Amino acid sequence: MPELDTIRAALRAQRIELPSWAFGNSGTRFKVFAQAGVPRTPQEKIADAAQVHAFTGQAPSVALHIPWDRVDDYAGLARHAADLGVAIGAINSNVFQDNDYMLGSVTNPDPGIRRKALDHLLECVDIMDQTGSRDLKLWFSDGTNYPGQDDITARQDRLAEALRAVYDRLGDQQRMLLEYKLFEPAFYTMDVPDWGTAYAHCVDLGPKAAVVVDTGHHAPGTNIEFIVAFLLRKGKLGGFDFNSRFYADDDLMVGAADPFQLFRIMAEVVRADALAPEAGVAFMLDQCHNIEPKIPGQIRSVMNVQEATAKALVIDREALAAAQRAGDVLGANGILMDAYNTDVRPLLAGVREDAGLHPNPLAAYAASGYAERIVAERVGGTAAGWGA
Ligand code: PSV
Ligand code: MN
Repeated sequence: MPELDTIRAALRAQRIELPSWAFGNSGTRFKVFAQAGVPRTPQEKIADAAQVHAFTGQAPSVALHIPWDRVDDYAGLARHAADLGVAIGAINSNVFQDNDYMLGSVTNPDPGIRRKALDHLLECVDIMDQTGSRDLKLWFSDGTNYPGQDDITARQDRLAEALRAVYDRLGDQQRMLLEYKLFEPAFYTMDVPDWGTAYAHCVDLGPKAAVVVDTGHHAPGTNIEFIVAFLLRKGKLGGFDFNSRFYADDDLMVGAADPFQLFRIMAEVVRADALAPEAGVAFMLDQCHNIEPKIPGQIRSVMNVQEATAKALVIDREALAAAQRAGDVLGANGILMDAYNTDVRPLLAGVREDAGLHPNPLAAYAASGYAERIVAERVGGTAAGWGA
């Protein structure tokens, strides 16, 4: 096993980014269950995110989604975040909620609609300039439902053209992260359906473009850790949108449905020495808390990522490499499973205590009174969220 001090330092250095939309009301197309105390403004979402950071110590940034988090003064919003001890992270574009985009955004056959979508993406880069954000995260709902509906190749050409225009607008320190999704909302073709498509576009674009792996965006049974290993080897893993799925894009808490998969993913990250922020992999959550309380849901999610990371860090790499060289199939698998079956909770509790935090972030949050305070204070106004 690696030195305990090295493991502790790696755990301390890990950064997990929270999504602003996790704090708003959410649900399925059947029902959005409104919760009391939910934020009404981007400022209140950031305040809730700051609570998650205050109790975990590892979640110092919050991603915005435009237009859900549109404000008049983004520099002011960044200052508000800093005052609360966090920073604004990735800017997520949204070209999927406007009637004009029924047949696509940047791949729409209509040049006027393509222009409108591109203008939104460029606006997101303007916002990044004001918030000091490094990453622009792009996800396109574009695609077709029926064979023959549109020209698959022409849509790729239009996508490439838009990506190039946005890429050329990026500043020296800014990046473009391209997310893929197998299906939904389009069912016949998605224009960026898989990591290979995203990777090819990112390679064409250049070093400031990299792929985002949203763990919920794959076919059942997909070996996600293979994709992660491949992209890391090529220097093209820009980050994760972490969440859990049982069936499709369920957006449940990361590490809840399949903690073993999360461990296998983190094992590849550790193997590539890509855990530290300098490695350029953004560990972002992309989740919705439909039936559970939102702030504890985010705290639990951060803890789940930390636990998977700690298990990946305790893998005896030397013994594993020796077993692999010797062709010792059962031995190698046993070494990996020993790490996975290690109870790392005391290790993480110690890391928190060393940082001056409560060893149990969920208990500390529950005792803080914040949940009761926001229920009492956030009266009136419109709660953020989907149709709540
Ligand atoms: C799309 O399903 C997605 O994963 C993208 O990241 C969006 O921006 C996000 O969900 C919105 O929740
Ligand atoms: Mn996502």
